Amino acid sequence: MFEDRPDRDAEVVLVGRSNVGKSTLMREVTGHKVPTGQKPGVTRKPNHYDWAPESFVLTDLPGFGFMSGVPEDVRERIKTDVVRYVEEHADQILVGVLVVDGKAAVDIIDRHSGGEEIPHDVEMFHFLEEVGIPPVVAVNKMDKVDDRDERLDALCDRLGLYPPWQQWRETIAPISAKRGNVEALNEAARHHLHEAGRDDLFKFF
Ligand SMILES: Nc1nc2c(ncn2[C@@H]2O[C@H](COP(=O)(O)OP(=O)(O)O)[C@@H](O)[C@H]2O)c(=O)[nH]1
Ligand SMILES: [Mg+2]
Repeated sequence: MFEDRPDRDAEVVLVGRSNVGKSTLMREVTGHKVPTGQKPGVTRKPNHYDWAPESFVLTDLPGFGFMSGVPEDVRERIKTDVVRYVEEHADQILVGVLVVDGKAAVDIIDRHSGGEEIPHDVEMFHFLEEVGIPPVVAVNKMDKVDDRDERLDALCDRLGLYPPWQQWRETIAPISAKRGNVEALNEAARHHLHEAGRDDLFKFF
């Protein structure tokens, strides 16, 4: 399974559906080239960015949810693997960055709500909280969003966070990874690193 993880005592993970911009964000944060715009579903293994000699690793986990051409059972297995990875390393993971597409997230959530179904993004958000990892929702591709405040308030509502979104700045971080506009995520990450007593890791965000 996911056995290539470097043995580090602090970790930040990126989780999210395919094509939301995880790899673009990873590249932006690390300042290094990592593969982006790959055929969804191709990245089935975590991509670790190891900051040795610092005991810190940033991990881009495989995308879950719908991917054209990827069979249902494979998608389910990827999601199970992601969940298991996060559970196994919950003690080291200081921040769980849930990356969503700012333009599409609310519609996707609403399409999958109701009945027994819990939308993946909502489920992942609560799962991170359950295992004691502070979630930060990196609401990406904001360069494509016109009704910014309405979109972000609606997303808060779907996640069970009382709007307006501005009062959740340590949890809701509107960004545009492609444009290099990730300051809201950096601020949210620093908030949680500080809470964890790890101001020494501020240099990464
Ligand atoms: N408009 C816009 N496109 C983005 C942004 N970030 C990523 N993308 C694009 O979204 C697509 C998927 O990005 P990628 O990083 O491979 O997504 P991943 O599957 O989550 O790793 C690529 O075509 C990116 O160029 C953004 O902030 N704005
Ligand atoms: Mg990727």
